[in-house]
Amino acid sequence: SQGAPTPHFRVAVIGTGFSGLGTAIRLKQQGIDDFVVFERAGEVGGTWRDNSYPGCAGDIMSLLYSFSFAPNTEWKTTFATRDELLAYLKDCTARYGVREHILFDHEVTGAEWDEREGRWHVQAGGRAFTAQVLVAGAGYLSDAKLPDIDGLDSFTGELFHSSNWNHDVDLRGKRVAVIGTGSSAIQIVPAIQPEVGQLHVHQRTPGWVLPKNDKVIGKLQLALRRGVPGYQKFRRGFNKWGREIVAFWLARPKAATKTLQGMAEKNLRKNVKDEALRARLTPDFTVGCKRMLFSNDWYPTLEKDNVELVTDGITRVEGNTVVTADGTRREVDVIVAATGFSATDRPIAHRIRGRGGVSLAQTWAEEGMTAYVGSTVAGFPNLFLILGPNTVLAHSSVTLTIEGGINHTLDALKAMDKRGLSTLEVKPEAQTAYNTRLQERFDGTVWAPGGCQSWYIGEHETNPSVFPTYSWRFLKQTKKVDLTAYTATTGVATPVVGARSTGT
Ligand code: NA7
Repeated sequence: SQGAPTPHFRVAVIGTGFSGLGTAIRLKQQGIDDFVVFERAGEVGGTWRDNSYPGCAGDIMSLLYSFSFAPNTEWKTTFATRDELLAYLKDCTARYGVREHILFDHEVTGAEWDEREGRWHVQAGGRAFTAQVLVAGAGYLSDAKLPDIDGLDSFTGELFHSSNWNHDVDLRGKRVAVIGTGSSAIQIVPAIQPEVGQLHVHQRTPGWVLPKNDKVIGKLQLALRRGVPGYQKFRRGFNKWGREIVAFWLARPKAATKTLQGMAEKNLRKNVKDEALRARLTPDFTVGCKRMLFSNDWYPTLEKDNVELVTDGITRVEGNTVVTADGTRREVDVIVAATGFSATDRPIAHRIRGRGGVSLAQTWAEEGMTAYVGSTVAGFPNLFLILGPNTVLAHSSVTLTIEGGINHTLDALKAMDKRGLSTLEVKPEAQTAYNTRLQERFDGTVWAPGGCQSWYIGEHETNPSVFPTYSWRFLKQTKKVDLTAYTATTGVATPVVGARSTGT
């Protein structure tokens, strides 16, 4: 309201996906109550709220694809469905008393560091706020990318992106084109095939597919998870270490080719008997270079009578017709664009402005998309990124690096409290040294730039997405904030109201 002072918080968090909610839960667990969470939508859940397409599910075991500090004994299957994951996130929000901190329908449209005041000015939902510390948990698979195809805008049928599914469109008997063959498409295609009339699957690049070992959690397993203290933790640790073995293989392309690729080739041979089709489904890169795909029904679905795999590129859309490079014209009623996200040019980076009013996107465009331990960027005091650059575990659960990022942020807050610091800013030389070392780790791995094109790399020359080694290394480097990497200032410009850290 007019004349009222601008609300100030010690911590402002952006987003209520795994990153933002996890941060909020940990803040509460540490006794910090002076924080706000901005959410652009009307409900929590991030990517698991937005993606509601038929067949949507995780492809990392739910035991691992969840918070270590908010365990759930009730997972129904090895890999949780979207509905189950969303329910889990909503349950966490209630269980840890986080909901009262969330401002829904508050999209962050700008955040600027005020050097004089030593705090962030945030515009969200058309209102102004200030915060000492800003935590960006906006994710990287959060802003849909539609394909740049001539005439797509004037398509006369129904068009929607996989992450913005239009449930009002009845697909029964319809002619449907699915563009893309990534993780989303390989779940959508088998789920809608039985009901649609004709399905055209437009593949630009085939990916390696591994079987998905999905099982219903049996009674004994459930009883153990519920009744035996430490059992759940033990199983989670077991899964985690299984994943580290995959990291070991992927860091050595020869080993990856022998083992994982052998498995993927076998899966393709077993499931696709038609040799010509098999040839069109065989990637020309090493397994793991792009995100690995997991499915038992993708290949069998491609052999169904009402399904056509189209590998000639789409040249344009005219009216209700999709035209491909070979001149074929396919009339369709619906186009599903399962074409991915702006992972390496994140909209939020254009909205966050650090010292001198320079945006994060601008800094990254000029100096490369990097951060120190995936979390902090020189020129952006008191900004902590969850899932910043090089935090994607191509071989494991993203929740692990999310937890690492949260650890780092919380330890920084603790250090600020203990030493009476008002700002922390990573030193450019610490950021550079960290990234030089990190990029060296790409040498000889399947993720080295030049291996294949993927959302890991986008338009960049280096790989700004993948953390090219074991998850334990990420967790180790983010366990404690190393203050020698930071420039700190004391003397609080603005009183920190209501902050009460337990400071253990
Ligand atoms: P992805 O993995 O980015 O996949 C997008 C797919 O769309 C991929 O097959 C792309 O082919 C294809 N694509 C993108 N643009 C076009 C155009 N213009 N024409 C044809 N095909 C196109 O997104 P998903 O949503 O499947 O998965 C995202 C992540 O979510 C996934 O990695 C998991 O972590 C969960 P390309 O391979 O680029 O040739």
